[in-house]
Amino acid sequence: MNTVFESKEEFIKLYESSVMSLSGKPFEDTSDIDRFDALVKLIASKSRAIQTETEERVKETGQKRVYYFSIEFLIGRLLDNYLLNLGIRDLVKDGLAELGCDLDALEEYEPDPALGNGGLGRLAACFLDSMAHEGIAGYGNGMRYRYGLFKQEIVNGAQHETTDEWLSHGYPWEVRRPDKAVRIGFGGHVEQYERDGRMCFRTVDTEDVLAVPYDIPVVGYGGKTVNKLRVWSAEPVEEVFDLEAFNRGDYADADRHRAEAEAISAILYPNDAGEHGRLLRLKQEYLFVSAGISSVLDTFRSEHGSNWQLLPEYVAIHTNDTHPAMCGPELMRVLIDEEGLEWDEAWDITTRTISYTNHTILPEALEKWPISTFSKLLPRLYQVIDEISRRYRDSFDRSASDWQDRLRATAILWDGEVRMANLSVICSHSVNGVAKLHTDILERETLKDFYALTPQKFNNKTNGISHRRFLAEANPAYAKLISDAIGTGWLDNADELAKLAEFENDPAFLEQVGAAKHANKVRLANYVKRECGLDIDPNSIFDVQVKRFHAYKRQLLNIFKVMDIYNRRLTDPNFRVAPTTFIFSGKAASSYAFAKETIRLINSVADVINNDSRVNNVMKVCFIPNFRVSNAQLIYPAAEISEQISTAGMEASGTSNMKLMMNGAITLGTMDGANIEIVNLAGRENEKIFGLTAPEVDELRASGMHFAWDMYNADPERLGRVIDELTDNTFAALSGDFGSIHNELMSGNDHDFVMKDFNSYVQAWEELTASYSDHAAWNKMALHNTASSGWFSSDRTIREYRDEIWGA
Ligand code: GL4
Repeated sequence: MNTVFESKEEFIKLYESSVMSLSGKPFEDTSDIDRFDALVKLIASKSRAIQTETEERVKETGQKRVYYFSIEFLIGRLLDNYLLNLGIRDLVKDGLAELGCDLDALEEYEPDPALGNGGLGRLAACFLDSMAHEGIAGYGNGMRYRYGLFKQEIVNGAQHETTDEWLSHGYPWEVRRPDKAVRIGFGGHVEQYERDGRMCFRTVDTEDVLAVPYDIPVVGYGGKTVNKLRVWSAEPVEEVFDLEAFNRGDYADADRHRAEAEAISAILYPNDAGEHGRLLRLKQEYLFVSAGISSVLDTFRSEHGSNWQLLPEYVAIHTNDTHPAMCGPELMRVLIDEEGLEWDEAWDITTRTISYTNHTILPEALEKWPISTFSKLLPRLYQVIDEISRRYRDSFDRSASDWQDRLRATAILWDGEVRMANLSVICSHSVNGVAKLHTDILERETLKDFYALTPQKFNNKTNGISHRRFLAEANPAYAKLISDAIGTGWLDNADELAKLAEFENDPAFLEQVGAAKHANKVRLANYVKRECGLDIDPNSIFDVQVKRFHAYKRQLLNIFKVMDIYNRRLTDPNFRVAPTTFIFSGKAASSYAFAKETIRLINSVADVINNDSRVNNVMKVCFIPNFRVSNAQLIYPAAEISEQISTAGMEASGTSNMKLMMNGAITLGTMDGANIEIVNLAGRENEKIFGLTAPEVDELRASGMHFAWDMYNADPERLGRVIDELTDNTFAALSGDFGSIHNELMSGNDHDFVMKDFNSYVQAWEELTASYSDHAAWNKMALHNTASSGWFSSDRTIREYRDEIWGA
């Protein structure tokens, strides 16, 4: 498949000249950064050549284009991934070696762009990879934040945030496209005017900024399709350096205009599934929506002229959660105000073009904006929304006795607020959840009145992950074993992983599965030693919970388990514990106090246990700082237990559950999110399921029962003791006690059912880890999980979107 370089020699020649022309130095005098930079620029330019071919093909065949609008794209490092996808990894590695360069070492210079918070942003990046693999003309449309998600440091056990200056050495993959910049207007007021005998609207006296796009190539596996991710940066419309202010010595004022414009794309809001409610966030949302729609329509116009009726045939616009919810009204605005269409025609085109994915049922993440703020910032867009809302109300079916309740639940404008989730549903022809249970809950609860009105809009698309990044690239030891056994076809078609089932009873193969896992554990132990100075034992079980910190994800339950095991081991030295390393990693939103306290508790427990020679031969607690795509790729392959312990009904899908399963970890989890699909695919006997189910959680919540103190009193030896230890100085040495967690738990009546699930969870853990000593049986379970995981490739998910939503 390789047509990128004729031969290794050709690569070396091109690479050497790339290094020299970029650095202006003879090859021997260049630094590793020069060499890294030149390598990326060479691969990027080769990728863009394929991109041009892809573009010609799309034009020729009239292929439908899919635009994935997302305020986050957590793309990770690209070099290794693209070398794999282009089929030139070995050639490039060998070529570099001849020049005395080590590919792995050069790859470490690549920034890991943190343009997303967690699962939602990473999903968007996996989707780009799969769209390109499936030959879909699929483009990302997002934001180019100058500072990505904060860097996390741990100081005295607590999270400290510092800025992520990922652009400080430049970003060699991107190309700035000032020729494609779009002017975006904020504020001002709407006026009517006449055009061709027709009353039209326009906004005047706006404050404008320039949205400037940067394009990043997206290389599909197989090297046939290269798409692009377009991210927008905010800049002042023109240079408006105020010389007078400068001459007065007022330096900040002199550049105020530039600073104000650039603020819009300065930083990613660090909340995952939480509140954002700031004016600047609304500006970000409008900037990438308005600029994106404008560039979508430009492309369409250049190919089909102003035949807007054809738009839904040639274009699909997908909105990733509610952040791009303004796509609907913005498309309406342009079609009506600028293209002169009538409302009904524009509405038909808009709703047939747009689709929407909901990613969470957490009420604090269903965005709402005060009408006063909204209408001031975007007066014309607000008028359009008001009209969508009026027409929705007027045409509402009033025959049902409870029609008023239903209208209230589904209205766009209510209580002085614009409700973005309702806007998204109303403007879309398709609404989907991200795992079976999540979609069921949307239909039954969160969006039930919409479901009753338009059941045909609703569908499920269980999430997926890039198996190439998270298995092939992240886990070379295992990937080699797999390819030696079943060939490399699984890279193209993840269903072929099922062929591994043949080896489940092959003792020699199972031993190799164990050996690959061990190698990955050693690799992670080395990383942990380097990063945290902590020794962890690769012969212990690696029990892993890595994800954002959130109360519903229940990292608290996990650390309660660790505290309980520690306590019991101290009280009864005969209590048997399978030697285990409890690994945690993840960030908490900077303003989320409970989540940050949970991080501090984990580090405080780690400090005590890791330094207690009575137990530290059988248990260690390890918090890996600054979780991000690049170190995630070291962690997943080393995991043996995958902790997926959210309160049932709360985790829409989860995707680390899939990445860990694929890498052969056993899921210790609740029946929540995509854990349910995991159990269905691999069999309940190959995972460890515990705890309340979603209906049981609902029932308990509805009962209003207060049980926290009763549970505390009923179990003074174990659960009661753990709760006491939050405030009795047992873990206070590092930086104090945990009164706020205690308070939240007991006064909040165990809102997330940490206490309720404590017993069944610890018991499940004990049973699971007791089975670890039978290595062959364990490795068989691990292999079975990998063999059952092919369905979780995002290639499958994207094919479902393509066939059932986009019609591309
Ligand atoms: C999330 C969900 O919390 C997570 O379960 C899901 O896997 C992910 C992708 O669909 O979306 N929703 C938000 S908000 N952040 C997420 O990570």
